[in-house]
Amino acid sequence: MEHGTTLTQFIIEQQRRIPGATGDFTSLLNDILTACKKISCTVNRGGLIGVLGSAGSENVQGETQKKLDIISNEMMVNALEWTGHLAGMASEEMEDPLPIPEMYPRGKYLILFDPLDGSSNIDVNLSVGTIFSVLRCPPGVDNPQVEDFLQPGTCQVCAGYALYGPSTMLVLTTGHGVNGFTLDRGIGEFILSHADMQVPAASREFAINMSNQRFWNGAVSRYVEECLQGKEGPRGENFNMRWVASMVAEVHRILTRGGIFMYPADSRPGAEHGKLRLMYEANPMSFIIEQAGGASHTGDERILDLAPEGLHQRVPVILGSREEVERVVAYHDGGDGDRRIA
Ligand code: P6P
Repeated sequence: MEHGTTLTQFIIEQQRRIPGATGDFTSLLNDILTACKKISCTVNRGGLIGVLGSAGSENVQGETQKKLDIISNEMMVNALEWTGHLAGMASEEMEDPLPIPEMYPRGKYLILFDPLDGSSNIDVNLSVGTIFSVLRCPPGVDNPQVEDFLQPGTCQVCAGYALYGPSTMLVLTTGHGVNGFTLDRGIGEFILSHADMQVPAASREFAINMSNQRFWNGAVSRYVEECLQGKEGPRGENFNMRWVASMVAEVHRILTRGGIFMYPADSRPGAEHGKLRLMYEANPMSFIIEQAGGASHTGDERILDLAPEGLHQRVPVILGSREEVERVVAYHDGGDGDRRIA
């Protein structure tokens, strides 16, 4: 029985089209997806192996860590540190970049990841995921420091996520479009199932945490209010709303059927820059969304253009169907929704 194109085969065929490719990147991607398979197996067995619930600790963000946050982080580190393809790694769960142990060779890439995004959902069995971003280590840097990771999103060589949902999927871009692969547990391989994913330009579905409404700025408030007014309002159509509290799940839905996801800045102290982290949430997801024809913006700037200031810095995120993002951005400019994002 023909199982379809495996992710490994897909990556190797992409590599052959890149002059001078050494295979290092292909091998790194294979190591990443092996880590995601291991995390998927552990997440899927959750309640059976005593890994649910809080770890009783906080991460650098001051957020309570779930046991699976720490386990997933360890799985990513253990699967990647020995490979010889990385010069360093950074994670939502680690305050500082993790150097590659002396006993292992170092490579030319840097990886940043959120090992288990949406983990507040894990105890209630809702979808969670792993988000990763791959950069080149600056030439001549053997022991990368924070500043070596602080590259704009446009420097990413690869971005992807694993979604641990009803099926486990891996969605990936290397700058040549977006492709989705579904894990076939029977053979332990990710199989190409969603080739050349495209975000529909228009949509009538928005995702935002409505409980924060009193803290939003005027532009976001106006956009959401117009959606809620439906056919009787200025949009002249009814809208649907979703909020999963798992960015990976929201982004995957938008890649699949369109929509807009917003985690904006708000007026609460400490939330002036929103909640989501630039380096390992906003940048990789923005690369994926733009490669699929969507747009991703803070309201003031294109996210991929931002000059990072800190490993764990937060940014407002407005991403998804291009026409809807452009409308919100226009409202930030005080316009009436007719601005086009370059
Ligand atoms: P809230 C998960 O913790 C996360 O970082 C994103 O995956 C998700 O979109 C957001 O936070 C949910 O935030 O405030 O609704 O719980």
